[in-house]
Amino acid sequence: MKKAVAYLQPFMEKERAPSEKTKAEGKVALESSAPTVVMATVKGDVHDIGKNIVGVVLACNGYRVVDLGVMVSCAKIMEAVKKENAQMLGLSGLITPSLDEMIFNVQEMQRDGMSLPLLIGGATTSQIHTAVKLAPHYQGPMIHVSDASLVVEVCSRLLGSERESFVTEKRNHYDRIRESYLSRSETDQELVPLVEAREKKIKIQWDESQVSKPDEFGIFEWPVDLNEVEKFIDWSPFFWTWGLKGTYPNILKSEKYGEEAQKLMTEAQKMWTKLKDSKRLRPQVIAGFFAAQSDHEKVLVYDRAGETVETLHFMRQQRKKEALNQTHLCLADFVAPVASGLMDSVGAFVVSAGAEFDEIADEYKNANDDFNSILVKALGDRLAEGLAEWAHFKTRCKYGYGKSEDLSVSELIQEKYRGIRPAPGYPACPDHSLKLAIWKLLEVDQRSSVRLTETLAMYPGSSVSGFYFHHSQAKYFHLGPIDDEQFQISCAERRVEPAWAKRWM
Ligand code: B12
Repeated sequence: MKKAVAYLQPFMEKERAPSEKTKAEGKVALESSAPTVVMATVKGDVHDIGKNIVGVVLACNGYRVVDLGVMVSCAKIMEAVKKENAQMLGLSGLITPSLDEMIFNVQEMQRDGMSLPLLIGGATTSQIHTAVKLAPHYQGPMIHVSDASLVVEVCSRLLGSERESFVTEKRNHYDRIRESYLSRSETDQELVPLVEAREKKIKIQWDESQVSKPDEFGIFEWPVDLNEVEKFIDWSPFFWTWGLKGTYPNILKSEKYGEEAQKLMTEAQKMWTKLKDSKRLRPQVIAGFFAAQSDHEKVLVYDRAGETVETLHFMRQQRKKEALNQTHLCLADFVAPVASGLMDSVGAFVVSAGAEFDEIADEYKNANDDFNSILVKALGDRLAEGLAEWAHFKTRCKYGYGKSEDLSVSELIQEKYRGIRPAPGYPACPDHSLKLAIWKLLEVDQRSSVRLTETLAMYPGSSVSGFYFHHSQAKYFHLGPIDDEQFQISCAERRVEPAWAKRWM
């Protein structure tokens, strides 16, 4: 714990100074009997690092933290709150479907008559989500905590004598956010009809020179050489995990964070070598390349006999744009349309650092070594992203155009190469259910141990999946809002219920 505390200083120091009174009362409460905070990542979600950091910050400020781990059902959370006589409950989630799971959680808690303060956190959670979707369903106090550095102040205010005014202040704040959100969402979203957006799609003159084919179609399981993959690791997010802002390698020389960053890098390298030497790691990479054509927002994926084996349903931007020549993008536009008579291709991938990272992190945690536990998980995430970058490079080589690439690591990280690899859940394709298509196309369940949870997160946590688009004009974009017409057309074509489809976006 001590070491973790030392490295989590950016989260400890930034603590907004509560009034001296609150501080003093918080301390008294902490010293006499440690208040208990139960924390859990909700069912179906595997997110851990952020929650664990919050746990360490609270524990070192005198709180008793009962961390239930990841993928925790609502029933188990409620049981733990009662059994542990918790004063507060923290819920965490990484991806959009968890936001819905949180709604279910707070509704169940309300039904049960619970009213203890809820702390909401995790990458996709927000004040707006808390205000609009969660708060109306729960009678007790509810606070969104965007950063571990804020959690101690929030907790001590919830326990201090200023509790009532703090809770009222937050409640009023969320009421205002909700009102403004609800009124804005009806008036501010000017969208163009789908038919007009289609007319303004990106213009590509399709001919043979515009389509891309790999040296071989099919599904490939690529053995991983960790020494090769480590060159593809982007270290910047590793430092962000620890609250050190900046980009690697400059951060090592930063006036503010340089010393800390260097110490962390040394620890990371030591652990990375230890992990490699342990021979326990079993990273997995599956990539597949298929003949394909597009049809409006769809990509038709063919098998070797030319039969459609899967249809990928993407969405087209509809937000009205000021400039006349603006395009309304859709990922399908980067694949040759059926009408062109040309056969193009599309790819998909799943990479995972492997469950061993979670196992090793748990071993450290059980030995009370929070620092190394968080470190191992952070390295697992870096490896997962490194594997995705490496697999994309191998893919570009299979397509030929990668063979002449001569990019530095930072150019690779800035994606200065041809082609994109959008992941379901990211802004160009926010629909997490597209992972189901990847799973089918790549036969992931038969070929690997990476699994989709009930809310379509991937287990092990350090995993990434996505698509490959090869056209030279392919680029990332933010889908933004779409209208009901497009959504209903997509649901009808996919033969899925709108309520089901909405869950994953
Ligand atoms: C690192 C990262 C990953 C890592 C793994 C993260 C993990 N295992 O938890 C990897 C590379 C594996 C990954 C994969 C994916 N990711 Co990702 N990822 C990120 C990234 C860049 C940072 C998240 C992070 O770890 N931050 C560092 C930690 C310390 O911060 P944090 O989690 O936010 O936690 C802080 C606060 O939120 C708060 N907090 C957190 N929990 C709690 C709990 C309580 C009680 C409290 C009080 C506070 C609190 O305190 C923490 C510390 O300050 C975010 C983008 C972003 N900027 O947030 C995308 C992001 C979360 N990923 C995203 C997506 C879509 C994915 C994938 C689905 C992509 C794909 N198809 O493969 C997968 C899913 C992985 C899976 N297993 O299912 C999206 C989610 C969007 C969405 N709408 O769902 C994001 C937001 C990127 C984006 N802009 O679209 N990802």
